[in-house]
Amino acid sequence: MRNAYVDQFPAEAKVIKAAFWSSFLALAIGGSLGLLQALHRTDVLRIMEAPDYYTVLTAHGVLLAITFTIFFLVGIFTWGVTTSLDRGLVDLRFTWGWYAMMVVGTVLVGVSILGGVVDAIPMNADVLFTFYAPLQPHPAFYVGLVLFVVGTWLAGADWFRTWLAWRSDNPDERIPLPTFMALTTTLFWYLCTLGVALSILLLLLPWSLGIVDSVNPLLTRTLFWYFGHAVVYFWLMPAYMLWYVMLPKLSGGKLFSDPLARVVFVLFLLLSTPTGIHHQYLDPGIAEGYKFIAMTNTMFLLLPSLLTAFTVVASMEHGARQRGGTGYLGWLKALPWRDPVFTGMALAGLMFAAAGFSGMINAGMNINYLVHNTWWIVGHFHLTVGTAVALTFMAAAYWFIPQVTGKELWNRSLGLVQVLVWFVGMTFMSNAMHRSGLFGVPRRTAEPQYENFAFEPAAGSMGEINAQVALGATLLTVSLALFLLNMVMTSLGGSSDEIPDNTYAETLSGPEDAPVVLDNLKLWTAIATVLVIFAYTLPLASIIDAGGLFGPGIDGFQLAIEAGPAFVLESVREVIA
Ligand code: HAS
Ligand code: CU
Repeated sequence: MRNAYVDQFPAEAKVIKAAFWSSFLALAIGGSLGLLQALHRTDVLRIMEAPDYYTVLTAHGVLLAITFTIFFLVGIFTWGVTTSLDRGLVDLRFTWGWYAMMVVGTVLVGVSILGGVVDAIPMNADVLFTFYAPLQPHPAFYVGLVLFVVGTWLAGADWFRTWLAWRSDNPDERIPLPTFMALTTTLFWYLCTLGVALSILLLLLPWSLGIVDSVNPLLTRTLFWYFGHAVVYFWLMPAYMLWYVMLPKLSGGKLFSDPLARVVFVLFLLLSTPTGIHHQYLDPGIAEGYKFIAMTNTMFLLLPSLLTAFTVVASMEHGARQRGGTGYLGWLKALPWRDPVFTGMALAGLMFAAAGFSGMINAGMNINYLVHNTWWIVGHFHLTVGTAVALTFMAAAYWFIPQVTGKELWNRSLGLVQVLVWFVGMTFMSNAMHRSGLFGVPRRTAEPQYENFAFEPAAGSMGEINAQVALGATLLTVSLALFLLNMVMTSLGGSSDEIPDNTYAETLSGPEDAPVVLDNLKLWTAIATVLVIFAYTLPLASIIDAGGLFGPGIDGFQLAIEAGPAFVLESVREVIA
């Protein structure tokens, strides 16, 4: 008898499938725009006007960093909670309700951004995915964001309700690991989205509606980054969940340590939020001391990822040795490299190790001055969210889509080629971006070639860097197309009896070895809140003290830029004045 997820939870499988397809659609559109940008910036192919570059960049950032990732996440967490508690969601109407809210939010945001290039839509939202003042979008953009975020809050409530229902039937049992991961992640999501919700509802939305004349830009930046760092772990945690509960099994073994995995997720709950100021090392108006505190917290926050590297690789080694692998490194050969699900996730992990190093460099207050606002940062986040997360999700889809549809993957070999092409493409693109940042090539700009000025790399040339970025971006687009083709063809196929059972990895050291206090979610949430209060009360108070809630009278930019750089310079001067 087949025992796939769709056989166990047919109704939930439908929601997850819908969430995955929403995610893939965002990936398809957002990813294609990435190619447009890369070719424009590198001057290989320019089919848009420079101002449209910022509309495209906003769509790329929002659709990939927010829509693609979070729709996939709600699917994965719904799978993790229901599978590990072995029970369905409490009320499917509620579930469809939050899913619909996320969809409506995305459509509003998408249409308001599209208005930037389509004259028939009287809106624009060329504000990038970081949407803080003084850039000002149409109010619909903020309303869409609010709907989307409230949708995710309700999704979290859905997982909590399901867990509480399970808890009353199983009062003495430990929280199963995947549910523990989903709940701790949801808790820090609630904590961090509070900042951005306050910023939108109290400042940005009234400002875009003309109810207040101005806002304090530094305040909106700080509230954005209060959320904007934690959100990166919101993207990462579902990938980590898959590395912990799927990779060991795919490797043929067991998870090395369940207690260590719990410690890791507790650390993310504690430290994801009080670190956001590491995105603002160069912001004037925040005292160095507060930046130093954020840096210290960030360095502590490396620990859970280092623990993850250890635990996940140890579990893979255990699996490889079960499969007959031997030697110090020889066991690597015994891993199932022909399986696209395994190989995609393992390569994503490998790239994340490199991403961790560039993250450490970003996090150092003094060395950050070298790389801030350069292409280095873009290289960093294409390894993190663009590979550790995106490649893990794509690889996971090769396992999940059969689980939630009951259909066999259309072409496994193509899946393997796809994950390899992503790895190679990203190696070219992100390495070149990192290098170029070191000699000052800026990010977020359509035309990085300036008159009477040439970038001077210590090794190589700007032409070679651009060629690598264009080549990398092209390979990534090919990989993306192969992925989507495989998904569409799989969905068009018929039902199959060959779907593997819906299970996840067992553990070498199980929850019984973990101190009970680790499952005390109230305690960790309380400590996380206290840490946030410590890290943010004084900086926020001094920002408001210096600039007021509604700011020192700065006008917003409706970014329908009419003129060239002179206009921009003039505007920047006004802001500074
Ligand atoms: Fe970051 C900027 C610091 C992680 C995303 N980051 C960004 C931006 C994004 C982003 C999008 O401190 C740009 C935002 C913007 O638009 O301005 N980041 C860090 C640090 C970490 C880090 C310290 N970032 C991430 C993750 C992201 C992400 C995760 C998305 C998912 N980042 C920064 C800073 C900035 C920044 C500054 C601001 C820079 C500026 O000036 O603007 C750490 O969490 C990284 C820890 C990671 C490790 C690696 C552990 C290795 C593992 C691999 C195991 C291997 C396996 C495979 C499983 C220590 C877990 C084995 C395979 C075999 C075959 C054996
Ligand atoms: Cu960060």
